[in-house]
Amino acid sequence: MSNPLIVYGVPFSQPVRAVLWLMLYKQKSFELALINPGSSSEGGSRHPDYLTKFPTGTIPSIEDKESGFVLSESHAIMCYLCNKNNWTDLYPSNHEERAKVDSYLHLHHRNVREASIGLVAPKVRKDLNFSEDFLKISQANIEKAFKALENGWLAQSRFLTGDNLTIADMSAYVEIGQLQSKFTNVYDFQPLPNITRWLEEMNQVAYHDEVHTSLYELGDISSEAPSMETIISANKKGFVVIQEQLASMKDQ
Ligand SMILES: N[C@@H](CCC(=O)N[C@@H](CS)C(=O)NCC(=O)O)C(=O)O
Repeated sequence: MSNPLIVYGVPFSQPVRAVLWLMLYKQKSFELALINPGSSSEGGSRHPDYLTKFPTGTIPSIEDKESGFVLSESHAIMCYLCNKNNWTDLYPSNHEERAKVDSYLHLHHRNVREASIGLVAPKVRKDLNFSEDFLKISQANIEKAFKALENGWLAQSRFLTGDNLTIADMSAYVEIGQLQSKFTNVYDFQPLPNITRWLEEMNQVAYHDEVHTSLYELGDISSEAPSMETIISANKKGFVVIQEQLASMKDQ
């Protein structure tokens, strides 16, 4: 029988990686349906068929084929999955602890998420023609966000909101982690010891490598933009590795 839960997206997308990581970490099986972000062709996130179900036209989105329930926005999806499956280790049931996780998830959409827009997208998506002013503002926002993580959140605890891993860490890492020298190599974390320590912790989390296959494949983009072929092939490799994990998984 085919899996009732479909995740739409590509492994190269940061918020998609966060959802995939959560699902693999919890050993919850699903079907990954490839959707090309921004494309209005068939199989694209701006195609009318996709927009009918997911009006914002973004990935990730999920669909429960049994109930017909559909949902977009990575954080809403992660919270929903945790609530539905009672994954209180990653999304605590204690109100105060959960509120701290929510607080990070709300913060993330500006500030930390700008890591992609300010540092990665201009190199990978030259076609989007970001203006110099926009990139400057984005980079200033990243610096502000990293300062808050370094001197605040990660100065006080092992993970972002306490001593245990939560979905806040997964979501933050897919943005911040991609900048490391072993991946795109577009940011120097040496002056930030707390973030560096946390990045190393996150590297040890189960399925880190599998979920980041497409980034290992993409490699260093600091001095040369990757070709479209490299991006497509990195995405394909990432997809194959996720499929391999799903094939070997026993659903819970
Ligand atoms: N806030 C959204 C962001 C989703 C997002 O920006 N996804 C990108 C891919 S990384 C996308 O779908 N872009 C295509 C488009 O906007 O047309 C989330 O967390 O899910």
